[in-house]
Amino acid sequence: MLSGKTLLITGGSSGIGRATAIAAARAGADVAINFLGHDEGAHSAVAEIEALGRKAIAIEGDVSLRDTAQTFVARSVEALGRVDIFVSNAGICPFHAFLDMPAEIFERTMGVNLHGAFYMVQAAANQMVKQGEGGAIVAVSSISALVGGEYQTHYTPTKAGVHSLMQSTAIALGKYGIRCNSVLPGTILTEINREDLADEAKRRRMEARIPLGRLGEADDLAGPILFLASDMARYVTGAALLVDGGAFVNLQ
Ligand code: RM4
Repeated sequence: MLSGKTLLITGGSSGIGRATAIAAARAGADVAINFLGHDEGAHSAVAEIEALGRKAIAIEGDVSLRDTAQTFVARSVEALGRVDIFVSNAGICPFHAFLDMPAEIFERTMGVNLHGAFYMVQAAANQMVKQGEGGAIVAVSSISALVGGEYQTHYTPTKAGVHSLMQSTAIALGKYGIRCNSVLPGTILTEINREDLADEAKRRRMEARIPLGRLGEADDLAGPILFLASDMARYVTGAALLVDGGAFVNLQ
């Protein structure tokens, strides 16, 4: 499905990012992984990708810093030759009440989830335009782009922003043959929410809302992301794909 392609992904050392990176290699792509702080996860992902016979590189960087994007794309192209697919995945959700939310938590969440996505997508798109052969960009937004969370008042606006970023970049980049789409994961059990869902009562409440009867796993996102990244979605751009087990539509 991705033979001969090169895929770059942010937040690739764990969770959805790591699962997608390895699935992309299984589908034939070479892969560059951005990560921050999870060296073991990043380097083990590289080892798994190389064991699949594909090239891989892990490059550490804080996506909230504008220069990280240029460095990640440039070093990835230096190592792998090009960018065909870019997956903007890196994100954090430090759950916190609204009224006493410290500015630092608000600003860090905005910086990583929204500013980071903007800088990375812009850098990848400029490289794709330079290559002149189009490309595919997939951003990991969230069900939280569409609904709220009491302890996520800093987080849900970033996911709504990522969803909207894909709609606008789809328009801006269509002329270059670059498609931009987002996936909207539901409640997927990863490091981002392990502590929050350690609360058994909350976990049961979340599971009860999901028609498929279970929380999602990182691997549940790899297929939808790679579909939107692949030529099977060649006429899909500006779209958003819920991957939530039916949670969003389940009012009663
Ligand atoms: C997702 C959604 C999930 C939550 C994670 C952290 O967008 O809100 O329910 O567990 O974020």
